[in-house]
Amino acid sequence: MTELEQQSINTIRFLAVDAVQRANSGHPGLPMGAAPMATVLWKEFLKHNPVNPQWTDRDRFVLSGGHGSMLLYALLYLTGYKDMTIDQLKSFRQWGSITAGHPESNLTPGVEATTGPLGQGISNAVGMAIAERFLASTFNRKNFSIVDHYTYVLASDGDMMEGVASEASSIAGHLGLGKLIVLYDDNNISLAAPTSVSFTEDVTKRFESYGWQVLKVENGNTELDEIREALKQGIAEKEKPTLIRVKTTIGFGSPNKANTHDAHGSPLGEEEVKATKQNLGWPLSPSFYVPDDVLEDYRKAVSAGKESEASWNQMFQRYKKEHSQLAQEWEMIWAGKLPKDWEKKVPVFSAEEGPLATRKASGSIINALVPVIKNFIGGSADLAPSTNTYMKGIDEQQRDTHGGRNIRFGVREHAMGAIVNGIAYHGGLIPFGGTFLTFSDYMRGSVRLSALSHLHTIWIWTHDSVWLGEDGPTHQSVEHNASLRAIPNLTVIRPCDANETSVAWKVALEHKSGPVALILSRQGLPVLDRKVYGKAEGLAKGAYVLSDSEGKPDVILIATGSEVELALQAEDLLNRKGVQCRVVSMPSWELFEEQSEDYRHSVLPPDIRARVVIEAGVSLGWHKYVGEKGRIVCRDDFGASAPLKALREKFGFTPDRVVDEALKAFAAAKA
Ligand SMILES: Cc1ncc(C[n+]2csc(CCOP(=O)(O)OP(=O)(O)O)c2C)c(N)n1
Ligand SMILES: [Mg+2]
Repeated sequence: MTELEQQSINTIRFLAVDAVQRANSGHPGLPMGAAPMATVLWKEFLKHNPVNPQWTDRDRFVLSGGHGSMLLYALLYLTGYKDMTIDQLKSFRQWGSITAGHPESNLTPGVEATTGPLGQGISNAVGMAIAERFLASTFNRKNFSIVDHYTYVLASDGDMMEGVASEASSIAGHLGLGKLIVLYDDNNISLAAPTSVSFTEDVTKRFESYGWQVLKVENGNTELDEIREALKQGIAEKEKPTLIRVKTTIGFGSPNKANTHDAHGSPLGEEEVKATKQNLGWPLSPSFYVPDDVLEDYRKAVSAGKESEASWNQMFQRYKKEHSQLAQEWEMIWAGKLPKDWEKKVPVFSAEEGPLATRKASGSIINALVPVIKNFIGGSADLAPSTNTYMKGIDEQQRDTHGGRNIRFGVREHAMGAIVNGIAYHGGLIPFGGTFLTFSDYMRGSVRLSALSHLHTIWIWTHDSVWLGEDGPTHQSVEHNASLRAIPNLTVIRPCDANETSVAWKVALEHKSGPVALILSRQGLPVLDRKVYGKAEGLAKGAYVLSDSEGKPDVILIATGSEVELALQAEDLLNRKGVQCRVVSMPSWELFEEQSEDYRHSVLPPDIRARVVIEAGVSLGWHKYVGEKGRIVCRDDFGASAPLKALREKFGFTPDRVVDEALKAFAAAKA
């Protein structure tokens, strides 16, 4: 290793050490051990443009072991990302900085994915590699490699242990994602102990059996040539993803903490910082020291990046002339726009088409949009026939059909979540993933991150309640709506019929600031006659008046999804008893909360306190809308295995029960 290389690596090590020490919190061990491989990758292989972190054809780099965030921040600073100043490094983990404890993609330019929850980043990368391959197959033409980049990951032992990574790596091998290259920081140490206490499998054999190329760098602390060679072999292998096991020493250079879990997640301490600097021949002061020649050398990334992007831009100008239609599409998808008049393709359903399950309506909507919205891609976790998510007449994403938009995730919900997120992180595509609502739990770690990172992902969850019947409580959602509504920035929509489902899809496709969940029924639901009832477009406001009394209502029935039908039946009975009724369809709390107070009060006037909420799920959270005098028809316990009809009786979801509760609410409100 040359002197400059050694200095470059040590610069990263000590920026991390100093930042963690100054913050008095953080993880020095990973950056110290992984600095050599990161330096080789970023200096010699990574195609990126620090001046434009959004350049579409950049290589993607995902720090899956997000706890090593200082490694990434140091690289961003050194290679010249303008927002990442030395002062930011000094403000590591402080309020208002862009150097958060773990990397956050929507906070820090150059951070490709929000990582920290182990296993997610490497799984996101699988989605990025799928996106790259799909876009390349769709847009590249002879002499025009508009899309041609690699997806690199730096993963840690924890990433290798997490189940989601196994699911995602399995499908990556199946698909043969040749441009996915994972550097595994194989240091035999995790947070609390050596890996010998809990993680002793043969990772090489495991990944080989997934269909990966597995390479090993015996000494990743000093042997840069081995790292180079392995990366070259990874690039040369076109048919398989590559895992490079890089043997490193956590906390490299620290005389007393290297190779122990003490180096993992706390500052080395003043004394040990000093000892480590002495040990590696680094000046004790100033802290955050960056030698001029080191900075200059890293900063070559700026001119190299500008050049790469400029030559890409030149190619794109020629592409525009030769393939103007494709070029237009390319520009449209990257601008986050939808094709002209796409809304006109969204089906409008007539009352005669009912009863129709909202999952089936959703299937028709998806298939109507497929020919128009060509960057819409996704699939389900082996439930395509049940979730109605299969796009007919177009290819599947498989080893040899890179342009396929139907993704077969297999029975791997969590990986599906992370892969869909990865596709969204990559950009250019609108991805979706579907399964039964109950199994949203299996993918929750990824769903939460989609919300945190403001990703435009669409979650399709069907079989949305106890009404799926005979499969029983293992499959019946009860707490799921509530638990999903609890996730900030996730828009949950539970449409009541086919036309609300159409509007829900419009909202989902246009909603760019975060994920949207569509909660759909297994069973048939009437298609409401919109000449009689309020327009389905009301869904976009979260809640709207579906049916109203002539004068001021005595009671308001609030329902979502399949329970709207029940509310309308109860309304009829109440009217016959001379009770003035309003029925409010409330498919989405989040959309409703975005409306003006005037609008919200027009739907739910504060002075009408006789209210009944009806939803086939737990009552948690509904008290806000139903108020002190109101009543709740919900299911605060698990369901049961029985036909739907019996469950309705047993669980009290009948028109008579709703009438009864409405009368009670009415009496309470008057009292
Ligand atoms: C899903 C998840 N579980 C637990 C943690 C807490 N945690 C952070 S790092 C870590 C393990 C550290 O081991 P390794 O991944 O090998 O990183 P290294 O110590 O080598 O830097 C754990 C358990 C986490 N970040 N994510
Ligand atoms: Mg480790």
